Amino acid sequence: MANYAHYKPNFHIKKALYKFHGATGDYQNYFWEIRDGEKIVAVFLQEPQSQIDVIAPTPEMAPTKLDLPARYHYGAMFGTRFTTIAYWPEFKISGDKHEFHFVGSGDSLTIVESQEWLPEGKFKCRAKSVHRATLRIDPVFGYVFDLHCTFETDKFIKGGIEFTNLLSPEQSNPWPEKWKFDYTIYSSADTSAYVRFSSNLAAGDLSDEIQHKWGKGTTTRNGGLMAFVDKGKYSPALLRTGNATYVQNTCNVWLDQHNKALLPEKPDADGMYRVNPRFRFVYLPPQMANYLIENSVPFKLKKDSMVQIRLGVDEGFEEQPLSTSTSIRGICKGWWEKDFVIDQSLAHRGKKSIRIDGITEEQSHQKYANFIITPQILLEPNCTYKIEAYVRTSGNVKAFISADLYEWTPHDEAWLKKQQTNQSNQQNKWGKIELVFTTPNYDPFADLRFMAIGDGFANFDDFSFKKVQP
Ligand SMILES: [Ca+2]
Repeated sequence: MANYAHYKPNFHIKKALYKFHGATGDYQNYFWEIRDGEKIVAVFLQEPQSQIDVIAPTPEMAPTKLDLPARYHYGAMFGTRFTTIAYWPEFKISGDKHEFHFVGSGDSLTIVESQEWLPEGKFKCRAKSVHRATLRIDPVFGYVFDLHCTFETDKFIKGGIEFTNLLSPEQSNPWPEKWKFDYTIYSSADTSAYVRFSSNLAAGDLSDEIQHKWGKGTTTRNGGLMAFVDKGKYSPALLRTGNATYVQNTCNVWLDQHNKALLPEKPDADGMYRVNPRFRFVYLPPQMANYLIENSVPFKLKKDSMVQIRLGVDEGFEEQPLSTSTSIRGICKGWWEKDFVIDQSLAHRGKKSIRIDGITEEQSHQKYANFIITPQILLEPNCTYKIEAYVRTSGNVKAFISADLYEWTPHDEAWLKKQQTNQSNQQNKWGKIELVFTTPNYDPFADLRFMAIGDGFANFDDFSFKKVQP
């Protein structure tokens, strides 16, 4: 199995300017390509996230040229990323001082990134963090990054520090032909078992509902791992190789894992709290991915099922609510919101539909009226999409589906385009509604909402949201 015992890498850095398309026109960003000879192993992006997208598990899988996405964002990156700064107290570079540089080339290459917070600065503390991410060849795995972190602060920080974040763009992708990594699997601190939950937003949301000493999150075993796993596929993993109390939280939009370590309860003699966690990033080979699936136990979620509306297929709601152990990535409400109501007394076809209660005209203009929390619905550039459904109104209600387009997050202040299906306001009768739209040369997101405005309610059935061209 030591396929790379005699492999001699030639690691070096090459700065590259990549061009993208966006809502305000074309734009460009600098990336540092982490190369092995002519091959591209990973790319390092600095501002504002500080992250390494690992493209290739092994030398033979590394490309010499990259296909650029239309835009670069959490749903469209070059590979699974891990972040290379402490995400504290913000999810970006926040130190009063910040610096990065590269060390070495050939057999190994290190990216060193540090931040320093000053008493007179915005966060009024003395703190320093250093991340050293070293790429090397492992005789068995191929490309491996060792991430050694140090953090010290004169102020106790409850809940821990996020040292690295693992995110795969395909993990939460709601389109069946795009999604990857059916499970998140991790080593539990409480048992010797590997624990798994499925890659749907309902399960992700419920996966870290555990109270630890200073907050919510899963405490994980020293020497253990967390991985995004697909049967028979190379699966990205983060191993914990140092001594610390590690905690992880699942992002309820992208299903990324916030990898944290807790500070010690007592400071050192000089009054500083210190923690030095260590991680290793590696793509586990298919045999190990299979082993993890076969030898893991499901996490006991608080809810067995939730409505998860599927995209790309005909959704007649007959199987809803879906089990939280499915790896289907449907559109769903967060656990803190009321789930969609499945109505078993009215259906256009079959026995079930979803029922949406009417809200007032005034409420309908509020930013988050009937908002569906997750996931972000990624669209492709230059494609035509069609949304269809049958709707039946009860009472004096107008009903439609909106799918406004936005560029970054649903919290954006301005929509790129407001759009909705035609309305159905024929009472007590099923009527068809639809919307056909074409995306521009970049890839916006869609904000899907089922709307009923007025005194009464509306039932929606035989819903579909599909790409029809090309
Ligand atoms: Ca139905």
